[in-house]
Amino acid sequence: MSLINHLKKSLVRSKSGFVSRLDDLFGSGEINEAFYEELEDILVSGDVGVQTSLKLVDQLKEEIKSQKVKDRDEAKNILLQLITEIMDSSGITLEHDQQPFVILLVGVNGSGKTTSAAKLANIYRQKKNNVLLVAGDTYRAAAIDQLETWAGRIDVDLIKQEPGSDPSALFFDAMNAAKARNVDLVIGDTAGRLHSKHNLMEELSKIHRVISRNMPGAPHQVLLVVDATTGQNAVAQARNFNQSLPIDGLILTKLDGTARGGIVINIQDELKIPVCYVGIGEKIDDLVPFSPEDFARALL
Ligand SMILES: Nc1nc2c(ncn2[C@@H]2O[C@H](COP(=O)(O)OP(=O)(O)OP(=O)(O)O)[C@@H](O)[C@H]2O)c(=O)[nH]1
Ligand SMILES: [Mg+2]
Repeated sequence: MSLINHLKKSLVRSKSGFVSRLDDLFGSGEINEAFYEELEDILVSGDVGVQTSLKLVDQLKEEIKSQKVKDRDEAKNILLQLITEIMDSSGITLEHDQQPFVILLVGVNGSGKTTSAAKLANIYRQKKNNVLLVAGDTYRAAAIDQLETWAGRIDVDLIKQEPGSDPSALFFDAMNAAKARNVDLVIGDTAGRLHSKHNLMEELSKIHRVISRNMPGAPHQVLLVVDATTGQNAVAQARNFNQSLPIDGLILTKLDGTARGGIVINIQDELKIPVCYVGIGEKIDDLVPFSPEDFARALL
Protein backbone atom coordinates (compact mmCIF):
# COMPACT_ATOMS: atom_id res chain seq x y z
CA MET A 1 0.00 0.00 0.00
CA SER A 2 1.30 3.47 -0.81
CA LEU A 3 1.99 6.10 1.82
CA ILE A 4 -1.01 8.08 0.70
CA ASN A 5 -3.38 5.15 1.24
CA HIS A 6 -1.80 4.27 4.54
CA LEU A 7 -2.12 7.83 5.72
CA LYS A 8 -5.67 8.20 4.51
CA LYS A 9 -6.61 5.03 6.32
CA SER A 10 -5.08 6.14 9.58
CA LEU A 11 -6.00 9.80 9.39
CA VAL A 12 -9.61 9.25 8.40
CA ARG A 13 -10.34 6.84 11.23
CA SER A 14 -12.06 9.26 13.49
CA LYS A 15 -15.22 10.89 12.19
CA SER A 16 -14.47 14.05 14.06
CA GLY A 17 -10.86 13.80 12.90
CA PHE A 18 -8.71 16.25 11.07
CA VAL A 19 -9.26 14.92 7.57
CA SER A 20 -13.03 14.57 7.72
CA ARG A 21 -13.40 18.06 9.14
CA LEU A 22 -11.22 19.45 6.34
CA ASP A 23 -13.28 17.46 3.87
CA ASP A 24 -16.52 18.94 5.17
CA LEU A 25 -15.13 22.47 5.19
CA PHE A 26 -13.91 22.38 1.62
CA GLY A 27 -17.00 20.51 0.40
CA SER A 28 -19.21 23.50 -0.32
CA GLY A 29 -19.97 27.07 0.64
CA GLU A 30 -18.58 30.48 0.01
CA ILE A 31 -15.27 31.84 1.17
CA ASN A 32 -15.99 34.18 4.04
CA GLU A 33 -14.70 35.03 7.49
CA ALA A 34 -16.50 32.03 8.99
CA PHE A 35 -14.65 29.78 6.57
CA TYR A 36 -11.27 31.10 7.71
CA GLU A 37 -12.23 30.82 11.36
CA GLU A 38 -13.36 27.25 10.95
CA LEU A 39 -10.18 26.39 9.04
CA GLU A 40 -8.03 27.86 11.79
CA ASP A 41 -9.92 25.88 14.39
CA ILE A 42 -9.53 22.64 12.44
CA LEU A 43 -5.80 23.16 11.94
CA VAL A 44 -5.14 24.01 15.59
CA SER A 45 -7.15 21.08 16.91
CA GLY A 46 -5.46 18.84 14.32
CA ASP A 47 -2.09 19.49 16.03
CA VAL A 48 -0.76 21.86 13.38
CA GLY A 49 0.14 24.27 16.18
CA VAL A 50 -1.19 27.78 16.76
CA GLN A 51 1.58 29.71 15.03
CA THR A 52 1.78 27.48 12.01
CA SER A 53 -2.02 27.42 11.69
CA LEU A 54 -2.26 31.22 11.79
CA LYS A 55 0.51 31.49 9.24
CA LEU A 56 -1.20 29.04 6.90
CA VAL A 57 -4.56 30.81 7.15
CA ASP A 58 -2.91 34.18 6.49
CA GLN A 59 -1.04 32.87 3.48
CA LEU A 60 -4.20 31.26 2.15
CA LYS A 61 -6.13 34.51 2.56
CA GLU A 62 -3.50 36.39 0.59
CA GLU A 63 -3.42 33.86 -2.22
CA ILE A 64 -7.19 33.73 -2.44
CA LYS A 65 -7.27 37.50 -2.71
CA SER A 66 -4.50 37.87 -5.26
CA GLN A 67 -5.69 34.95 -7.39
CA LYS A 68 -9.34 36.06 -7.06
CA VAL A 69 -10.39 32.58 -6.00
CA LYS A 70 -14.13 32.13 -5.50
CA ASP A 71 -14.79 28.50 -4.64
CA ARG A 72 -13.55 26.33 -1.85
CA ASP A 73 -12.32 23.60 -4.13
CA GLU A 74 -9.76 25.94 -5.63
CA ALA A 75 -8.86 27.22 -2.18
CA LYS A 76 -8.20 23.65 -1.16
CA ASN A 77 -5.58 23.24 -3.86
CA ILE A 78 -3.81 26.38 -2.69
CA LEU A 79 -3.77 25.15 0.89
CA LEU A 80 -2.43 21.82 -0.30
CA GLN A 81 0.41 23.63 -2.01
CA LEU A 82 1.17 25.79 1.03
CA ILE A 83 1.31 22.75 3.29
CA THR A 84 3.55 20.89 0.87
CA GLU A 85 5.92 23.86 0.75
CA ILE A 86 6.30 23.87 4.54
CA MET A 87 7.27 20.21 4.50
CA ASP A 88 9.42 20.37 1.43
CA SER A 89 12.63 20.95 3.33
CA SER A 90 13.01 17.17 3.59
CA GLY A 91 16.46 16.45 2.32
CA ILE A 92 17.02 12.86 3.37
CA THR A 93 16.82 10.09 0.86
CA LEU A 94 17.08 6.35 1.21
CA GLU A 95 20.32 6.39 -0.73
CA HIS A 96 23.59 6.70 1.15
CA ASP A 97 26.94 7.75 -0.17
CA GLN A 98 29.21 6.36 2.56
CA GLN A 99 30.01 2.80 3.46
CA PRO A 100 29.39 1.87 6.12
CA PHE A 101 26.60 4.39 6.56
CA VAL A 102 25.75 4.85 10.23
CA ILE A 103 22.29 5.76 11.50
CA LEU A 104 21.69 6.42 15.19
CA LEU A 105 18.19 6.40 16.65
CA VAL A 106 17.50 8.49 19.73
CA GLY A 107 14.41 9.62 21.64
CA VAL A 108 12.38 9.52 24.81
CA ASN A 109 11.19 6.29 26.43
CA GLY A 110 8.68 4.29 24.48
CA SER A 111 8.68 6.48 21.37
CA GLY A 112 9.35 3.49 19.11
CA LYS A 113 13.13 3.45 18.67
CA THR A 114 13.72 -0.28 18.87
CA THR A 115 10.78 -1.14 16.63
CA SER A 116 11.82 1.54 14.14
CA ALA A 117 15.42 0.26 14.13
CA ALA A 118 14.13 -3.15 13.08
CA LYS A 119 11.72 -1.71 10.51
CA LEU A 120 14.47 0.45 9.04
CA ALA A 121 16.86 -2.49 8.92
CA ASN A 122 14.18 -4.41 7.07
CA ILE A 123 13.74 -1.65 4.47
CA TYR A 124 17.46 -1.68 3.68
CA ARG A 125 17.69 -5.45 3.87
CA GLN A 126 15.03 -5.68 1.18
CA LYS A 127 17.18 -3.40 -0.93
CA LYS A 128 19.89 -6.05 -0.64
CA ASN A 129 22.02 -4.02 1.75
CA ASN A 130 24.25 -5.71 4.29
CA VAL A 131 22.83 -4.32 7.54
CA LEU A 132 24.19 -4.45 11.08
CA LEU A 133 21.93 -3.67 14.05
CA VAL A 134 23.45 -2.42 17.30
CA ALA A 135 21.59 -3.16 20.55
CA GLY A 136 22.62 0.17 22.07
CA ASP A 137 20.04 0.11 24.86
CA THR A 138 22.34 -1.74 27.23
CA TYR A 139 20.32 -0.83 30.32
CA ARG A 140 17.71 -3.53 30.07
CA ALA A 141 18.16 -7.17 29.08
CA ALA A 142 14.65 -7.04 27.63
CA ALA A 143 15.65 -4.26 25.25
CA ILE A 144 18.52 -6.35 23.91
CA ASP A 145 16.26 -9.39 23.55
CA GLN A 146 13.63 -7.31 21.78
CA LEU A 147 16.05 -6.17 19.07
CA GLU A 148 17.65 -9.59 18.84
CA THR A 149 14.27 -11.17 18.17
CA TRP A 150 13.61 -8.70 15.37
CA ALA A 151 17.12 -9.23 13.96
CA GLY A 152 16.50 -12.96 13.82
CA ARG A 153 13.17 -12.51 12.13
CA ILE A 154 14.48 -10.27 9.38
CA ASP A 155 17.80 -12.10 9.15
CA VAL A 156 20.10 -9.19 9.98
CA ASP A 157 23.29 -9.36 12.10
CA LEU A 158 23.25 -7.86 15.57
CA ILE A 159 25.99 -6.57 17.86
CA LYS A 160 25.25 -6.70 21.57
CA GLN A 161 26.96 -6.78 24.95
CA GLU A 162 25.98 -7.82 28.44
CA PRO A 163 23.21 -5.75 30.03
CA GLY A 164 24.77 -2.93 32.03
CA SER A 165 27.77 -2.48 29.78
CA ASP A 166 28.87 0.90 28.48
CA PRO A 167 26.97 1.79 25.28
CA SER A 168 29.90 3.87 23.96
CA ALA A 169 32.22 0.86 24.18
CA LEU A 170 29.57 -1.21 22.41
CA PHE A 171 29.33 1.30 19.58
CA PHE A 172 33.13 1.41 19.33
CA ASP A 173 33.18 -2.35 18.83
CA ALA A 174 30.26 -2.14 16.44
CA MET A 175 32.16 0.30 14.19
CA ASN A 176 35.10 -2.11 14.07
CA ALA A 177 32.80 -5.00 13.24
CA ALA A 178 31.09 -2.96 10.52
CA LYS A 179 34.41 -2.23 8.86
CA ALA A 180 35.66 -5.79 9.21
CA ARG A 181 32.45 -7.30 7.87
CA ASN A 182 32.14 -4.86 5.00
CA VAL A 183 28.70 -3.77 6.17
CA ASP A 184 26.70 -1.24 4.09
CA LEU A 185 24.62 0.13 6.88
CA VAL A 186 24.77 0.28 10.67
CA ILE A 187 21.59 1.06 12.58
CA GLY A 188 22.05 1.83 16.26
CA ASP A 189 19.29 1.62 18.84
CA THR A 190 19.74 3.59 22.07
CA ALA A 191 18.06 3.65 25.46
CA GLY A 192 15.10 5.99 25.90
CA ARG A 193 15.89 9.18 27.80
CA LEU A 194 14.34 12.46 28.80
CA HIS A 195 16.08 15.61 27.76
CA SER A 196 16.07 16.81 31.36
CA LYS A 197 18.32 13.92 32.45
CA HIS A 198 21.64 15.60 31.96
CA ASN A 199 23.88 12.55 32.44
CA LEU A 200 21.87 10.52 29.94
CA MET A 201 22.09 13.28 27.36
CA GLU A 202 25.83 13.44 28.02
CA GLU A 203 25.97 9.73 27.35
CA LEU A 204 24.42 10.31 23.93
CA SER A 205 27.03 12.95 23.12
CA LYS A 206 29.69 10.48 24.19
CA ILE A 207 28.29 7.75 21.95
CA HIS A 208 28.32 10.26 19.12
CA ARG A 209 31.93 11.23 19.84
CA VAL A 210 33.16 7.67 20.11
CA ILE A 211 31.51 6.71 16.83
CA SER A 212 33.01 9.64 14.97
CA ARG A 213 36.43 9.08 16.48
CA ASN A 214 36.40 5.52 15.23
CA MET A 215 34.81 6.45 11.91
CA PRO A 216 35.22 10.07 10.82
CA GLY A 217 31.96 11.52 9.48
CA ALA A 218 29.81 8.99 11.33
CA PRO A 219 27.10 8.85 12.52
CA HIS A 220 25.86 10.06 9.17
CA GLN A 221 22.27 10.39 10.31
CA VAL A 222 20.97 10.98 13.80
CA LEU A 223 17.24 10.34 13.67
CA LEU A 224 14.99 11.38 16.52
CA VAL A 225 12.09 9.01 17.05
CA VAL A 226 8.95 10.80 18.24
CA ASP A 227 5.51 9.49 19.05
CA ALA A 228 2.90 11.39 17.02
CA THR A 229 0.19 10.72 19.58
CA THR A 230 1.94 13.00 22.08
CA GLY A 231 0.88 15.99 19.99
CA GLN A 232 2.54 19.29 20.85
CA ASN A 233 4.89 17.47 23.20
CA ALA A 234 6.56 15.98 20.14
CA VAL A 235 7.61 19.46 19.04
CA ALA A 236 9.12 20.15 22.46
CA GLN A 237 11.02 16.85 22.38
CA ALA A 238 12.48 17.59 18.99
CA ARG A 239 13.51 21.06 20.08
CA ASN A 240 15.13 19.77 23.28
CA PHE A 241 17.05 16.90 21.74
CA ASN A 242 18.27 19.10 18.94
CA GLN A 243 19.93 21.30 21.55
CA SER A 244 22.00 18.39 22.85
CA LEU A 245 23.01 16.80 19.60
CA PRO A 246 22.30 17.75 16.01
CA ILE A 247 19.21 15.92 14.78
CA ASP A 248 19.21 15.27 11.03
CA GLY A 249 15.71 13.98 10.71
CA LEU A 250 12.68 12.55 12.44
CA ILE A 251 10.88 9.27 12.52
CA LEU A 252 7.33 10.03 13.52
CA THR A 253 5.78 6.87 14.93
CA LYS A 254 2.23 5.81 15.79
CA LEU A 255 0.64 8.05 13.19
CA ASP A 256 -1.93 5.25 13.01
CA GLY A 257 -2.87 6.04 16.60
CA THR A 258 -3.86 9.67 16.11
CA ALA A 259 -6.74 11.19 14.21
CA ARG A 260 -4.92 14.51 14.12
CA GLY A 261 -1.57 14.12 12.38
CA GLY A 262 -1.02 17.85 11.86
CA ILE A 263 2.00 17.50 14.11
CA VAL A 264 3.92 16.49 10.97
CA ILE A 265 3.41 19.99 9.54
CA ASN A 266 4.04 21.75 12.83
CA ILE A 267 7.38 20.10 13.54
CA GLN A 268 8.71 20.82 10.08
CA ASP A 269 7.54 24.41 10.14
CA GLU A 270 8.87 25.26 13.58
CA LEU A 271 12.11 23.32 13.60
CA LYS A 272 12.95 22.88 9.93
CA ILE A 273 13.87 19.28 10.70
CA PRO A 274 12.61 16.95 7.98
CA VAL A 275 10.33 14.05 8.77
CA CYS A 276 12.05 11.13 7.05
CA TYR A 277 9.85 8.20 7.95
CA VAL A 278 6.46 7.67 9.51
CA GLY A 279 5.42 4.68 11.58
CA ILE A 280 1.91 3.48 10.84
CA GLY A 281 1.62 0.29 12.85
CA GLU A 282 3.41 -2.34 14.88
CA LYS A 283 4.33 -4.71 12.07
CA ILE A 284 7.72 -4.84 10.40
CA ASP A 285 6.42 -3.27 7.18
CA ASP A 286 4.72 -0.42 8.99
CA LEU A 287 7.42 2.18 8.41
CA VAL A 288 7.30 4.22 5.25
CA PRO A 289 9.54 6.93 3.80
CA PHE A 290 7.80 10.25 4.17
CA SER A 291 6.63 12.19 1.14
CA PRO A 292 5.36 15.77 1.63
CA GLU A 293 3.14 15.62 -1.46
CA ASP A 294 1.52 12.35 -0.46
CA PHE A 295 0.98 13.56 3.07
CA ALA A 296 -0.62 16.83 1.96
CA ARG A 297 -2.81 14.95 -0.49
CA ALA A 298 -3.88 12.45 2.14
CA LEU A 299 -4.93 15.35 4.34
CA LEU A 300 -6.88 17.23 1.71
N1 LIG B 1 0.63 1.53 16.51
C1 LIG B 1 1.96 1.69 16.46
N2 LIG B 1 2.73 1.22 17.44
C2 LIG B 1 4.06 1.40 17.37
C3 LIG B 1 4.66 2.10 16.29
N3 LIG B 1 5.99 2.13 16.53
C4 LIG B 1 6.20 1.49 17.69
N4 LIG B 1 5.05 1.05 18.22
C5 LIG B 1 4.82 0.34 19.49
O1 LIG B 1 5.20 1.16 20.56
C6 LIG B 1 5.70 0.37 21.63
C7 LIG B 1 7.07 0.89 22.03
O2 LIG B 1 7.97 0.66 20.96
P1 LIG B 1 9.53 0.45 21.18
O3 LIG B 1 10.13 0.30 19.84
O4 LIG B 1 9.80 -0.61 22.16
O5 LIG B 1 9.89 1.87 21.78
P2 LIG B 1 11.31 2.34 22.34
O6 LIG B 1 11.45 3.77 21.97
O7 LIG B 1 12.37 1.43 21.89
O8 LIG B 1 11.07 2.21 23.91
P3 LIG B 1 12.19 2.25 25.06
O9 LIG B 1 13.32 1.39 24.61
O10 LIG B 1 11.49 1.73 26.26
O11 LIG B 1 12.59 3.69 25.22
C8 LIG B 1 5.73 -1.05 21.13
O12 LIG B 1 4.60 -1.71 21.61
C9 LIG B 1 5.66 -0.91 19.62
O13 LIG B 1 5.07 -2.00 18.98
C10 LIG B 1 3.80 2.61 15.24
O14 LIG B 1 4.22 3.25 14.27
N5 LIG B 1 2.46 2.37 15.39
MG1 LIG C 1 13.82 0.42 22.95
